[in-house]
Amino acid sequence: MGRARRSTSDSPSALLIGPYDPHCGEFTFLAPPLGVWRLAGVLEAAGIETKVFDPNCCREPPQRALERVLLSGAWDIVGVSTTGMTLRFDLELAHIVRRVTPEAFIVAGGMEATFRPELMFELGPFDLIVLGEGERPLLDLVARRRAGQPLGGIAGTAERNKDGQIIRIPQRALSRDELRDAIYSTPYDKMPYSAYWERLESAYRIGALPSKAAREARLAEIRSVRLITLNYCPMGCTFCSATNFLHEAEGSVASIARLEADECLTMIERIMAAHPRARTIIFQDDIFTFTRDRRILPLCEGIIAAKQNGRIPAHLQFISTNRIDAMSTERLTAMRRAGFRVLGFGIESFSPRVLAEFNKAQIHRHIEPMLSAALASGVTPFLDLILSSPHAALEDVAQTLREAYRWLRQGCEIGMYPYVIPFSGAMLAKDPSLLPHTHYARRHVAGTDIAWQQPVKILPIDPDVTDAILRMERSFESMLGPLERQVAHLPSRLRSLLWILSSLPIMAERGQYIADEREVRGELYARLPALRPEAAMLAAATA
Ligand code: B12
Ligand code: SF4
Repeated sequence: MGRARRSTSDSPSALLIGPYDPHCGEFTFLAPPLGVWRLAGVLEAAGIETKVFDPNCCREPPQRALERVLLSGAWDIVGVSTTGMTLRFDLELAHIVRRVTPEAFIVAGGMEATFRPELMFELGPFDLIVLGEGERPLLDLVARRRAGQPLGGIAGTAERNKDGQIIRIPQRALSRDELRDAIYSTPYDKMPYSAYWERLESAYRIGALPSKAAREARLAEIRSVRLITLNYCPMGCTFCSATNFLHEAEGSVASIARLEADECLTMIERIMAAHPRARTIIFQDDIFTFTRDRRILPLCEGIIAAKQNGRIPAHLQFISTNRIDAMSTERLTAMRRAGFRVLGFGIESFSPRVLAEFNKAQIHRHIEPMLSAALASGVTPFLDLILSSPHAALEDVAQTLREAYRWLRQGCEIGMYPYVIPFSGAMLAKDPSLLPHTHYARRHVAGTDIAWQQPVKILPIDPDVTDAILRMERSFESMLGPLERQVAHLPSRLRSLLWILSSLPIMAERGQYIADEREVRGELYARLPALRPEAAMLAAATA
């Protein structure tokens, strides 16, 4: 590092590539990549011509589309966004950049790059890694290239010195005002939301849904725009990486920052001006309401007033993810009145023991009263659940499955995952005692001979629980594949019923009754999009 590369013009241009997921299924990006779009807005505001390349929204194969974009301009900097789930595909694109434009200055950023800069240098063709929020480091980098200055020592980067050692230079998190300015710069008018909506509408085959109400609900969900108003979540759940993201870049504890209520309203208005067909705004904050939250009630009042005086459409709805222990009847009522239709809750488990292992034991006593209150107020709770934890016993798994089924029947929506995924940066992923229970998958970067072992599962220490979970996973996958081929992409809520169905015989063998099989099948088929004849046969075959 430290070498200066000459800028190709006085007005440097940057190409930013979003994380790439070719699978377009459950594990996919359902919206334009917010991180790189926000960076593009900030760079443009500083006079730096910037293009976003979104590999998940191309008319031709993304590899070919990228080559075309690379050859269409003189890029001073090419930035590649990375996440753990998409790393092998992100690396494939990074290697294409190096091959097509050998002189490009290639930077990696995002979640995985921040937590694993060494791995990025080992597997990717990168000149520099950005740690944490990319705004300041990218502005600094471009300014130096413009001035022909050396590029070493930029705060918020990791570089490789002559001896091959990785040097990390920490940066502090964006201040509240810097974060507000970055969010305000996000170029919503350029983000291709409608292209995503069209794709999702056909993936879910809207016309085939069982009722008009279901179609309307799904449409409202699909025609959504994402807004993030917070920099990170301080709750410290042990399976979560996001909570440690800014600390990792700062090298110490970062300060929390978020938009005020009136600033949120400004953003809502801008989004609606850019995308008047949007029906829902999804607040993408890791956690939207805190226990001692002074923003939520004024924000709800502000939204109601803005709807009344026509500043935003009266039908506009909202979705947010919240801590269940931060909910109260007063807040739920205010949110419902403002148009919050779905509230996500990271419940994770109904077992107090597992919750303690996840560092969220305090939420347990709030689950029953707050889910009941949310349902009574007409809000749909969306629960995220992880069926097992490293120390889970069979009874913990059974408790979560039974309770999940009970709440599903009462009107909750559920996303279910079988085990903890060891995301880089999460506490559980760093725990050496869990290494023997961590499973790896061999990952290969297409177009290269690069391969590595990526941690993909932390399985329960109890071998019987692991056996049950893995059998459930196999059974789930064997049912999901044919069903999706015949019917349509199944959203999480249907997948969770499939998980419950898969678990029944396996848990029964172990003396754990979860639910009546005929009843679970009935619930599943009632929610499926209209079955085509082949799918009906399949349903009959699996019955
Ligand atoms: C929104 C979101 C989604 C949306 C994505 C919509 C979209 N296209 O934006 C949806 C719902 C589709 C989604 C899906 C999933 N997500 Co998600 N998601 C998030 C969430 C809540 C916010 C991301 C976001 O927009 N952040 C705001 C922007 C501004 O921040 P950012 O992207 O990090 O970008 C900043 C920096 O990272 C950096 N940066 C980013 N890219 C680059 C590139 C360069 C060149 C540079 C210099 C800098 C840079 O600068 C940016 C601005 O400061 C994060 C949690 C979080 N707090 O980040 C989880 C998160 C990213 N998701 C996660 C997961 C696990 C998933 C799923 C697997 C969930 C699931 N089981 O289905 C899927 C998989 C997606 C996939 N294919 O990888 C994990 C990833 C863990 C990891 N280490 O990889 C996170 C971190 C949550 C967590 N628990 O830890 N997700
Ligand atoms: S509340 Fe959500 S975002 Fe916050 S630490 Fe826990 S899992 Fe992560």
